[in-house]
Amino acid sequence: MIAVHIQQLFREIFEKEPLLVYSPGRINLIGEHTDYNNGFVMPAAIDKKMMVAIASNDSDQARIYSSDFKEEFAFDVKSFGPKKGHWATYIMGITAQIKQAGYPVRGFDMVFGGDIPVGAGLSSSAALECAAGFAISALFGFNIPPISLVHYAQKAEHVFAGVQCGIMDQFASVMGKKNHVIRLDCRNLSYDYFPLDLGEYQILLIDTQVKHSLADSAYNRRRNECAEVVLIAQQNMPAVKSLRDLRLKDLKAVKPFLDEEVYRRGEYVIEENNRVLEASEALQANDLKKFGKLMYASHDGLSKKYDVSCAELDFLVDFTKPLDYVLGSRMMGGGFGGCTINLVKTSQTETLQTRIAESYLRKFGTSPKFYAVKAENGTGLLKP
Ligand code: GAF
Repeated sequence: MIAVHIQQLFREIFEKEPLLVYSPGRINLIGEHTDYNNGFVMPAAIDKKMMVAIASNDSDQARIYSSDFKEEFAFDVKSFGPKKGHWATYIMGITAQIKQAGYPVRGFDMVFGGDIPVGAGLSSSAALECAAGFAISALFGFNIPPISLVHYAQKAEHVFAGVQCGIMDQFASVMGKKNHVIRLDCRNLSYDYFPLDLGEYQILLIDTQVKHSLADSAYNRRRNECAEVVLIAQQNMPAVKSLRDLRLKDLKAVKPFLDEEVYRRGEYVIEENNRVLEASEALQANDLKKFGKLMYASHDGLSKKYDVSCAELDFLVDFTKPLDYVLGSRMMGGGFGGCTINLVKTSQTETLQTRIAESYLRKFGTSPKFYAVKAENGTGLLKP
């Protein structure tokens, strides 16, 4: 078990007893690239997590050991800056945000590691920020409110990792609830939990094992394109603050003033937002078939209008379309690689895995990975 491994590693390296904190990765059932447009998303925390062991060291040094990278890193908590591209930047980022909020962070020793596959679009970085933030808060008795932790972790990603992400990943990691999905309104962070009761179906993630290098820059560019639509729309409709405030007919009205590609970005976001609302009704009505159809429609928009898919993701989604034991499939997260999320009949999961593995290997020369996941609780302290 990971918790035991991280705890033992900590004892060996630092020769004292740590506090143990976990923070999960996340899936997103539907609502992609809507969070930074003040729209709706439907994520859940999952049973794959980042573990952090922490203790104070009566100094101003943060000494960190990554169990996955088998590397140490140290920084002075009094004065430091981003270290983009290095795993430590996420921990430095959240530390900086906590300090900036006025909490007197002192030195600490930390070991971390987990079972969230890195680069698979399951938000391992958000989980690390949230786990490290919660650990620092618990260690020094700061009692940082969960929602503040979510904001600090998002800001850490902006400032220290250089990705202008929305709030979904950090929110899901902190606020997740066992056996539930969250429907989050990113405009005001109001949310509802819906039971994730899938009957004879389950959620299967299929990991393409690729992450195309343009992912981060393309992500930031999509944000700018959405902002561009809003700016143009505001000229006629000053009350519009984000794409969330636009209807398709409003967008059509400004079409002549928009680049064709930028128009498609706006169209996708407005449609996806509507899909999340439809999907949450379908889930409440236990209409999984409808939910699955909305997932396919989401992928179609992400691939053809938002242009954040890739050949590997499209292949995996297309593969499932004729199969009556898969209700829905779509790429998940930022895109350009990572996983698809699939609603699959539990009894047919092995058949699906075998068939996909063969075809994927033939086409791309590499094997995909499969993760059947469940919805779990968000960030917390592991009781000794
Ligand atoms: C990434 C981001 F971090 C999220 O905020 C979200 O925008 C997602 O991509 C796309 O829906 O995971």
